[in-house]
Amino acid sequence: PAEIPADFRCGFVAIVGRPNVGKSTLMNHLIGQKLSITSRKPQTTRHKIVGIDTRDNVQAVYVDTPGMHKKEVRAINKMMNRAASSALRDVNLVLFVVDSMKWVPDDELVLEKLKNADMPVIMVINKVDTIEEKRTLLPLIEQHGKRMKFSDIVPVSALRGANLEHLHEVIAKYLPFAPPMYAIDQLTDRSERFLASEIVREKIMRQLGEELPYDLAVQIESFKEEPATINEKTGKPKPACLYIDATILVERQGQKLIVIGDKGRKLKQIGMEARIDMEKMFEQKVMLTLWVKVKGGWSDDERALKSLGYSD
Ligand code: GDP
Ligand code: K
Ligand code: MG
Repeated sequence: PAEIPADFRCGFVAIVGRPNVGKSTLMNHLIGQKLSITSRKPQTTRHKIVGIDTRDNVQAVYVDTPGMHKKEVRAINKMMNRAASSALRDVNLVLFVVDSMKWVPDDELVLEKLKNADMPVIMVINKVDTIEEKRTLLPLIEQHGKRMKFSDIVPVSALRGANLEHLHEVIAKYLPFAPPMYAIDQLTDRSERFLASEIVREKIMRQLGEELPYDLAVQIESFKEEPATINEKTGKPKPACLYIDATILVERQGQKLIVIGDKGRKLKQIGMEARIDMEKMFEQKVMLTLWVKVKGGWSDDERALKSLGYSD
């Protein structure tokens, strides 16, 4: 193996903030690949997602988190908050993401948690592309700078990729000298099955409007790869294919009908969009079969949540 330079840096970076400030979008653009699902809806991210970026003798291991928020009604909300809080343990650096256009009580909630943190905190002011009056940016940075002692404050547009090179450099400064923990071409520690289920969940979140059942989960029933073969009769090659069967779990019969849609159109669209993303992610042909099943009570049942891959 190649020699690891003595000045190699490696460490964990938690990405925290209230829902919808653009944490997942930021992680995807920092690692240069779509890994964490995003949408306009809060609570799109439900699990901690690890995304690994290795470049220029630096390996940053990002931990994207569900947004922290006040409402802790059901077990699933509590677990999401716990997952976000626990991401603050054992990391070398925290990125506190805020929306440049607004500061709300949920931001305050996250700030209070960070004031007690031992590690450096960088405030990332996201969505600067939405600021019309550019001269308001400097006063905004100054104002945020008074909230607590940040190691740095970096304005970016995650969506447009603006100022991310600079953010990469700032992040690297705060990572310890250490050899890489993961292979340099590794992107995540999550399984392909998990990533497949997240892709389906993203398409549902994006396809359904306000009628969207939050209480919905995707379970991968089977994930099988059929290797490439040659058709013996025709001599033609048949490419390798991934066969993925997934069940969409909802709480009530009415929700099942919403997900399926008129004449099954919604489900068909969800399946088609998910398959296209999966083919990009896994770089091969995918056959996806989706089912919808009613399984009441899962989102308020800690045991059921754990079996679906939730953890804190
Ligand atoms: P999260 O809940 O904090 O993970 O937020 P997401 O990454 O899911 O993003 C929430 C919404 O904000 C999505 O519709 C994103 O496209 C949008 N968004 C994220 N970053 C930016 C940005 O830099 N500029 C703009 N205009 N929108 C953004
Ligand atoms: K979101
Ligand atoms: Mg997210």
